[in-house]
Amino acid sequence: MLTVFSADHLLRSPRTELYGGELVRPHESPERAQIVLARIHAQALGEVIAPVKFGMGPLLRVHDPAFVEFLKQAWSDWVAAGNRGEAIPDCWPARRMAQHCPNSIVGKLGYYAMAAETSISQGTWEAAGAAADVALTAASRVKDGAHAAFALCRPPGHHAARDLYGGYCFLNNAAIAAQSLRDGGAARIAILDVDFHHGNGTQDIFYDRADVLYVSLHGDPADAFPYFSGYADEIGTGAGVGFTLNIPMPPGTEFGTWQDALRTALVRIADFRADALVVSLGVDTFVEDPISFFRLQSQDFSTYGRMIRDCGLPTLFVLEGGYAVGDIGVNVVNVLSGFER
Ligand code: OKP
Ligand code: ZN
Repeated sequence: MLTVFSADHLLRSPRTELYGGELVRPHESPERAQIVLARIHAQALGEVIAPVKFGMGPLLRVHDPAFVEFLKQAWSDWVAAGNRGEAIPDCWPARRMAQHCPNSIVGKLGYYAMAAETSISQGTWEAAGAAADVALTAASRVKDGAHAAFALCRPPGHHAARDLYGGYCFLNNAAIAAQSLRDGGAARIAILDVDFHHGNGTQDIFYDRADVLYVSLHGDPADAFPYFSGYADEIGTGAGVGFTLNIPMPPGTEFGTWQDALRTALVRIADFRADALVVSLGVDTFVEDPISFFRLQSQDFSTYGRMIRDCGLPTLFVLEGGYAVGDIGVNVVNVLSGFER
């Protein structure tokens, strides 16, 4: 399988994550992508290429222009305002407050953030833009007839909505790629999100649409981030009713239960008769993941890679989470080589 990778992900190297009331070394680290890349080489998964630059056009197909402008300027505005640490919001437009975008950079951070763990640091915008190009380049190969491709994206994307960042995400790589496939002529795209966390951003972007199906398996938001999205009663709105499917599962979920949920997801995807499949591939379902609560073992990733292959759809894998850094390469490549087997 072809992999698309950009070393520009290294430009996203924050020093801090707000976690347990402390500023800790971020779980979403540069080593993650380097370890996945090393495993791809070690297993000879296939060719690794650099992305093509697509510019702003495809980003603005799913994101709000003012939000993209904010992301581009946030770090320099934060520094210019005299702040000494990394950029973290501390005030939000909560219930019954005005939903206006303030002038102040601190106010803007609160306006555009869906969570506060994700510090904006120097180079964040450049790395996020490179990740979108990685996803778009891999999508263009699938559009041109590749049966599959892997976008080794970092930072991840599925928590980023039309005008929200957070959950380690800035631009929604999978959504940008899915929309590019639509714009390239595909009538229907299915997105299967197997990351441990619900992809609130991807769901939000396509929530009122019948041309992009969003199906997610994730930790019950009653117990897990993002807490305010991913419940089973979220099924879409307007023309999109029935084109969002959420399957939340409780703490301690083992592979047997997860695999049953995947079968349900794959039946819905087969029913939808998609032209292509985008997989938001997070391996934070792993038993050793430090921030998650499912119990998949490394060999289970191979098993489900094969199950996804059995859909028979042209497939674009887009990297999302996975924070057991020592195992991330094995687990990701197990999915990809399970698919190729
Ligand atoms: C990003 B992705 C855990 C706090 C988690 C953010 C998690 C973001 C996950 N106690 N905060 O979906 O892997
Ligand atoms: Zn995740």
